[in-house]
Order: sequence, then structure tokens, then C-alpha cells
Amino acid sequence: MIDLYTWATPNGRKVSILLEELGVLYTAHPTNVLPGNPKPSWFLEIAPNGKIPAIVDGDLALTETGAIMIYLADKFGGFLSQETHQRAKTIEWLMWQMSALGPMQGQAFQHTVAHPGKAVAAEKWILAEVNRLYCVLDAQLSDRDYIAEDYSIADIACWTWVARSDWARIDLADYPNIQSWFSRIHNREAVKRGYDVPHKAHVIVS
Ligand SMILES: N[C@@H](CCC(=O)N[C@@H](CS)C(=O)NCC(=O)O)C(=O)O
Repeated sequence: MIDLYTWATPNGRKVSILLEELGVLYTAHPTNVLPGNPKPSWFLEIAPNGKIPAIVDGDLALTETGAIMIYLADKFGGFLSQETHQRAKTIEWLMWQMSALGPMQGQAFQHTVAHPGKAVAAEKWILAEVNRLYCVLDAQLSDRDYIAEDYSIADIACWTWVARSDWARIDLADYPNIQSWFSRIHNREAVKRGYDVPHKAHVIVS
């Protein structure tokens, strides 16, 4: 049984969706460590950087969604190819989400949702950057159904962020390839179940 410490955010949802897709038994522990909330010492022992999500599997405590997703996909055998080239492409796009889409859209949330009008130049810059990233993803999806051929952890990782494209004032109609990819994944039962872990608690969305 895996213990998942999480909250209803794009990063948190990546792991609950993957666990649902893999059909793995897990216990979700609602863990709100978002800014303004305490970070208890028991949680910092599991997650030294103080961020959700984190998992505990036996004597392994693991953080960072990229690492968690690769670990779970390898351990339970799904959504990450063992074929070298395919695996590298999937990890490439997983890293793209971790280093570009997630951080930039997170900044967009800070500038345009949490603190609108406080730093107009930064707001303008970040919206342009997120739109540029959506152009990159839309181009990648122009000749395929999923980001790295088969449905994979790269799709799950990007999908939870695209699900909150409103933070960057993005209209998915402007990105038709992303829009159809988004619906394809949205219709998966495991995605619907995993999205609402834990318990539809949308605290960072006003
Ligand atoms: N790179 C980390 C990012 C995790 C992250 O930023 N989690 C946010 C919620 S989406 C968090 O815990 N924020 C609390 C804080 O910043 O204090 C990952 O992919 O796991």
C-alpha cells in the first residue's frame, strides 16, 4: 500500500491520476502545505523541500513528481516504455513539463490570479511565455494523439497543468491540437477519479 501526501493542485493530481491509471492501492492523506499553511515536522521528514506531492512506499520516501512518476511507472509497469528511444522521448517531455510548463504556468497564477496588476511587465511577459509553451505543445501534437506516441506519464504530467490553463488566460480553442488531446485524456475514467483526490478541495483557486 502506497501512502500519498497530496492536495488538489496540478502537481498533486499528476500522481493520483497515475496511481488510478496503474490500478495501484494507495491511501491519500490530504496535506495542505500551500503558502500560509504550516509545514509540520513529520511532513518535512518525508518531503525535505516542503512541497506536495510525496509518496511513501515501504522504506522509500519520494518527492518531485518527475521522480515519483518514473518510479511508479517502472515499478508497476505502465505508461513509460522500456524501449530506449521511446522512453527517452517520454522523459524528455516529462522534463519539459517539470522545467517549463509547470513553473511558468505557476508564475502565471501568481501574477495574473493571486496578484494581478502588481507587476504589469512581469504579467505580460509570463502570459507571452506560457502562450509560447502552448504553441510548442500544440506543434508536438500536430501529427500524433499523445505527446510521445503512446499515452504516457508525459501526457498525465502536462494534462493536469493544461486543465488549469485559465490561470494563464489561455483559450484552448486557440490550440486545436491541445484541445482534442485534452478531451481524449479527460474522458478516461482513471483521470476523472484521480483529479478529485483529495476530495475536490480546490483551495488555491479563487
Ligand atoms: N517540482 C515539484 C513542485 C511541487 C510543488 O510546487 N508543489 C506545490 C503545490 S502544486 C507546493 O507544495 N507548494 C507549497 C509551497 O510552495 O510552499 C514537483 O514536481 O513535485
